[in-house]
Amino acid sequence: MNTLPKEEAARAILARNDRGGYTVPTDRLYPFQWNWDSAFVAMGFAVFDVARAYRELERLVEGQWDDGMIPHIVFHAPSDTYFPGPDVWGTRHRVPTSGITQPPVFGMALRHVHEAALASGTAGAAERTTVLFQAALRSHRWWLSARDPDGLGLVSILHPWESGSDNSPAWDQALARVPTTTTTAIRRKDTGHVDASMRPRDEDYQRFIHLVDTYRDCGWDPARQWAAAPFKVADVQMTAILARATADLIYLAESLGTDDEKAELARMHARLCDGLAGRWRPALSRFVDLDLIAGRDIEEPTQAAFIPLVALELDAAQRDAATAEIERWLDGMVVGVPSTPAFSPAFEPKRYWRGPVWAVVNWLICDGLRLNGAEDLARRIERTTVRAIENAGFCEYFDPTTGEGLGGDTFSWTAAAYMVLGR
Ligand code: 9WN
Repeated sequence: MNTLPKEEAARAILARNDRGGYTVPTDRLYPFQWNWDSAFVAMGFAVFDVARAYRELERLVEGQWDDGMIPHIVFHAPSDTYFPGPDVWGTRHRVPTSGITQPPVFGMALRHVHEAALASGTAGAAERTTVLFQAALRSHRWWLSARDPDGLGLVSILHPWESGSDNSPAWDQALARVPTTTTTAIRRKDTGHVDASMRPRDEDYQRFIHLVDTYRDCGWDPARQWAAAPFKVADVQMTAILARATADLIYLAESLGTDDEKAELARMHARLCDGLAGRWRPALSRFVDLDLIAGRDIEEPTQAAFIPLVALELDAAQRDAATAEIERWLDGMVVGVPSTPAFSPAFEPKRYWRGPVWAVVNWLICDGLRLNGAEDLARRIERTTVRAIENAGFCEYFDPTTGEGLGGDTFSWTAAAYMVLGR
């Protein structure tokens, strides 16, 4: 296997952020285990240490709730460098956790780790994969019952933090309806670690915490939350990741699942792919979210528009339109794909999810491009991503107009992305 120029540094970041079988996204700014970060990190570990890759997923599952939800944060050990901590969430799980979830990259990671285990002859792979497969299946059942109770074939987020793209312009209008009042005192820590101009605004935080207060008052019961939610968006990024993870579980079920599980997963997959296919907008050359409270499409352009490629095989006309649109977003950028394109009035090249480039988003987009036969474009995006990391370091994200590295540094998922995209 070829070694990358910064391979050793990437591995050193994962070692440094290891807290005993789980990896924090970066020291201090994010001192706990985050859901989708850990799934990407597991795939990074699979490059050189498959047993440790399994461990990452196993430790995440320690936070899984009895109803199947895998929370967005597992607070394995206390830390006072992040807000909101376990006291604000007020959940009652054995290991303290948040009360919301994050994109279910878990199933994709599990297949990836399983295949790496088979390729390297790692002992105990079938047993470890089987336990994690059951956890993933329970979490997918939770997604469909808790977050698509009306059977739209689309799963919804009830909090912007669930999307993983906290302050995306896609949420602006839906979030504006959420009051800024909170019963919890807001004591932000993030702006003590990172320049405030790169982070969500105070008003965003007030609304984020209003939502946490609302759902805590619902006792974290999914049906009560669904009824009370002032923010409810059927998200194509989330649905696409869930559909793709379901396809990966179907693959694993061929050797590890029962006939009933295979049939159940096939039904889930068909439902999600149908729902997703209906979100393509030919006039925009991309997929769009649906604001369930306003009952309207969310047309703000964001990276989420292209994530459905990880789950769907587009027809030739759609594929040509989507790739041309991605090319347009890359135009004039030092590194793409921007989380919001430069032609959007909402574009801010340094402010978190409102313009910057994220290596893990590119990982998903390139995977989807490749599945849809756009190998050249995928290679190009991967190369510029790897170059940006080599030039600027393992930063949380990058300014697309300059390639400057921003946010937290020594970031785990950027290290993982480097090792996987660089190969
Ligand atoms: C809230 C850890 C997480 C990522 C998210 C990113 C950011 C948290 C925050 O950091 O979110 O979950 O406090 O800003 O938006 O994608 O998982 O890296």
